[in-house]
Amino acid sequence: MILEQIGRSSDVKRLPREQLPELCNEIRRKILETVTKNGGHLGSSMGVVELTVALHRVYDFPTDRLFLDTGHQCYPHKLLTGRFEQFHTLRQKGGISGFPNKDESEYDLMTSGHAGTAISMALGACLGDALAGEKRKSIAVVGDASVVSGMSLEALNSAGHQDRDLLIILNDNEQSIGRTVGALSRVLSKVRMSKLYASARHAVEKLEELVAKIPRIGGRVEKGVHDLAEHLRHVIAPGKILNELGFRYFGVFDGHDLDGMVEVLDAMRSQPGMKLLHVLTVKGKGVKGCEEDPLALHGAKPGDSFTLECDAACKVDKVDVPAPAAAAKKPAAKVEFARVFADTIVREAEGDPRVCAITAGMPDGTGLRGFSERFPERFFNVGIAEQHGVAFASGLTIGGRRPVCAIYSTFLQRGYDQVFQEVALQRNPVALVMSHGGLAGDDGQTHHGLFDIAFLRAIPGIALMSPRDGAELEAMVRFALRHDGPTAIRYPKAATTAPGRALPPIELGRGEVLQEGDEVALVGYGPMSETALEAAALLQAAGVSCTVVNARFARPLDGPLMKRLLAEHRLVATIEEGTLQGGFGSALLEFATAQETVHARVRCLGVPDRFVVHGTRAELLQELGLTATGVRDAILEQLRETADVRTAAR
Ligand SMILES: Cc1ncc(C[n+]2csc(CCOP(=O)(O)OP(=O)(O)O)c2C)c(N)n1
Repeated sequence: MILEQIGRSSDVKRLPREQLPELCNEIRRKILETVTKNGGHLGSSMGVVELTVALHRVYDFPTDRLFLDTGHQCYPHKLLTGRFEQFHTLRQKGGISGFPNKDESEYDLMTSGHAGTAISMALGACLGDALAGEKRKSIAVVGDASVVSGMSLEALNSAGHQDRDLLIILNDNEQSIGRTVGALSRVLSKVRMSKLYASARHAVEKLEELVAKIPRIGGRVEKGVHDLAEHLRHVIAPGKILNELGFRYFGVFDGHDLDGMVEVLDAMRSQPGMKLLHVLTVKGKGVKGCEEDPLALHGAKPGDSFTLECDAACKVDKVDVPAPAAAAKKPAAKVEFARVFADTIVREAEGDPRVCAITAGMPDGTGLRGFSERFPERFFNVGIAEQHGVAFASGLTIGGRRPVCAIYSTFLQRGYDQVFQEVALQRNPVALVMSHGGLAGDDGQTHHGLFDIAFLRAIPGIALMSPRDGAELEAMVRFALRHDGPTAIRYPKAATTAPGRALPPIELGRGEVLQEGDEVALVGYGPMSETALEAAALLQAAGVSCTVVNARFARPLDGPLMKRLLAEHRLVATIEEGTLQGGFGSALLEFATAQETVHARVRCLGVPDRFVVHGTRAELLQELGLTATGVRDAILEQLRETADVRTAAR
């Protein structure tokens, strides 16, 4: 096997040229085999196999610097940079990450996962190297959806002024997660088409010359032909726009033509200055049916079945992935939080024509696909442009709309300033709905939504909520759409009890007492309320009586209820799936310090002050002690410590 001989990037250079196509086949087989078992970003990685091999063939990594935008297309790069042996552990706890990770390899210059960052990083590296007098090449590989994100455009704008040696490779597959959207993506498709127009233009120019030679009628006809030629020139112009930005634009090249890629990259390597190389690829290339349904390949689930085109032997049969033990026991009425949101928002929009929905390039992940089909005129996919999406939602409220802006918790970080200024400061009734609030599982560090409670809690006037289950999510969406001010709802990437139980309407800043006890109060935020209930049952068995509260709101906090809990219990413990620094527990601590007398100790359970790597959500919750047994153990330990302190004081 050729791949086995590739321990480092430079080994790709040593291979005989005729082995490269087979190397590509082996890479595709390995990726397919692994993703079928572990899940992962199949389509994006399959689409850059030839491009990645060519890059490693031509450049000297890690002396030269490679930045893969977002990083979800990094599997071929990992296989060529010493991670073949560990590749079967992709995205598994303790295994290699599904994204570039600087702790994993010297070939990964940054730990990434958010889109639109590669050009800025590559430009910075390039200028940093120049200042240090180092002669290295910097390369950014960016997808056609990520290149039109705000940060990429800012970086292009900034890069164009620099007289430095940077190569940006635009990997254009016409796909984001689903089709790329927006006016700039239309510009790109015009560039793509320009090859066709180039020959048409040539024909028109010839015709112009001919007509000009015809006496008398020549003038009018000539003008008509000239206008047509002008029109065609405008169609070709987008390639020029990039030149005008200060880049030398090279395109369009077939990204699957291995020899062509090696040749063109060789040429790029010796060209000084800012260069933009436009390559066309097919998302999922090599997988049968990839062109019909690239979306199915973007994020493949364990157990998905695909067949490779390269030869019959490449067929990877459906693997039986054992269902996790907990999942096997799940009662049938479990449903994803995202599904509940998807259904609720459609129902709400049916009853209220003011309801609009916004996504930043993720109609499926956020559960807005159904809404987009049912209410296309009220649905806005702004592309990977979270900051614009949030401000745009606020603008819609000025037009009397009730917008729901659905963005994963981690990606809302891109729109933080807009939540502050365009939304909260204006008191505009935007409902932010954050999926993946908490541990995002195998996508890892960049995708966990651990900071939203802390960063949103700092902003005056915003109501922060998290539902305990499906019924409460429905009620919170209804509340948010009627509340006179900004709101944010966060829920995890997880299943919950399906809606169905009767629930009185949500009241601003009111929590819910789930069970009364007299020794310890467990206060859960969101689905951690369920964990609190289970922990209370375990504590009861250990002789500790617990009150259990579902906080519902992290802001405003339910003051009267918290006051009572602090007065009537020895210990009040908060439980949240988020960072402890400034999170829900901090809110209770701040509240407690403002009280005149507090008898209870406060203990905050949540995610400690570090970045959490990948693993399944269940594995990570276990590791962080955010399970019923973890909570029970922490409480018993705390009670013992407090008792020891009291005994010592006597
Ligand atoms: C800031 C941010 N928003 C959203 C996402 C989710 N996301 C991951 S990949 C992707 C599409 C990327 O498309 P493109 O850049 O064209 O690369 P392709 O997958 O087509 O190769 C999106 C929206 C993200 N990673 N980062």
